[in-house]
Amino acid sequence: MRDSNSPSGFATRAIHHGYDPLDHGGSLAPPVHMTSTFVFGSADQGGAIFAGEAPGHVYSRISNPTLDLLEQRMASLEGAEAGLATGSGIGAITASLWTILQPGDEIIVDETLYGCTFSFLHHGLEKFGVIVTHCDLTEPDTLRRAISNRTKVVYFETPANPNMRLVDIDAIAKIAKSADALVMVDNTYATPVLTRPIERGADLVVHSATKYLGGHGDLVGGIVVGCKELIDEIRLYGLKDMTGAVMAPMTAMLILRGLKTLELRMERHCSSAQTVAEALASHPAVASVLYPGLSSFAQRELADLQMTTEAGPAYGGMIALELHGGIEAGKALIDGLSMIHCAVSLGDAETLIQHPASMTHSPYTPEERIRHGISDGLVRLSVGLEAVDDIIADLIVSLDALS
Ligand code: MET
Repeated sequence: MRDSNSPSGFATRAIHHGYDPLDHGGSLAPPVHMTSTFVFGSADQGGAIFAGEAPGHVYSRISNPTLDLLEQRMASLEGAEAGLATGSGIGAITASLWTILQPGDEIIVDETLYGCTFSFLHHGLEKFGVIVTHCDLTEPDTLRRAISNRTKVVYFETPANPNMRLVDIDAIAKIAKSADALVMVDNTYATPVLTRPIERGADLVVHSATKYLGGHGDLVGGIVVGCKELIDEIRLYGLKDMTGAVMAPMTAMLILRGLKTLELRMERHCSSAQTVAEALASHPAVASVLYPGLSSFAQRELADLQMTTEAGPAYGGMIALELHGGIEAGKALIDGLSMIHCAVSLGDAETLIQHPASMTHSPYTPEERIRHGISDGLVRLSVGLEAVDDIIADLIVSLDALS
């Protein structure tokens, strides 16, 4: 028997945490509260809820019971106190940063970021007087030299979209703490199945829930988790007043459904990606494969420490590759595929391939892409849940045709 004081396993919490069917008429699946507003029992009660003096919901831009459940469940899976669901991953990032930063504050970010995160920082925050400083966070000493008392946030992705750079969360968090800066991690690629940044010292974790959390390519959503005080502020300021980036209840239901199989799906994404990465690495048309599970991966040691499941290290479902023929060969690879679709997004059941320089990372100028480590020849593969032999066969046929 499980010791009732020990926390339940990941999959158990992903399926049960925060919900008792007997509190909801026995409904096994949680109800979807499709409502914009909430009725008060009296004027006084309404006033008390608005003032935060009584529990209850007011309006679905601020909170909703279906979103509450998702928020609690994601907080549990990430080891955080509280969570806030948003209309997209960018909604989670913008609501958080608009809340935390003031004009004159600095945010230090890694060199490589997802394209729309990069453009929010440079076209959004900078316009309002926030200083955005890029720093090579794969080398923690560069942060030690750059950080100062004007630094309020240190932000990064690990693995980074699209070039798979890893950032040592423990090392960065120690340096950030010494300067009283918050650490915010985009954990979309790894998911809490593989990496739980809060346990390693991060303050906030953001996700595009569109990806592995939802897992089926049928929704757009985001989530941020962290301590209750900060999440409450992000809800009441960044979400309610600044962005209005609200998640719909139906979307929350789909993500709750996705979470139930997250661990199971990640196991398959990881094992298939490992097999695909190994198969691609030995193909003559391939110049390099970036996948944390390969022995050739420069940060393999960090991957082994930071990307681990209850069963041991596992390296995710994302692969980046460079072909000898550069960008033209990359386009020919994509166009020569039969089963694998050319599309942005990731973490779906379907294997997806795309060209970051012209697609997800096109908000960077060509010069910025060079400076930030996103080469024109890079192709990004999100390994899906199909039979792995079929994924490999599709890729090999197209690669063989290149030579
Ligand atoms: N964030 C997604 C990706 O990296 C979608 C991007 S392009 C609008 O694929």
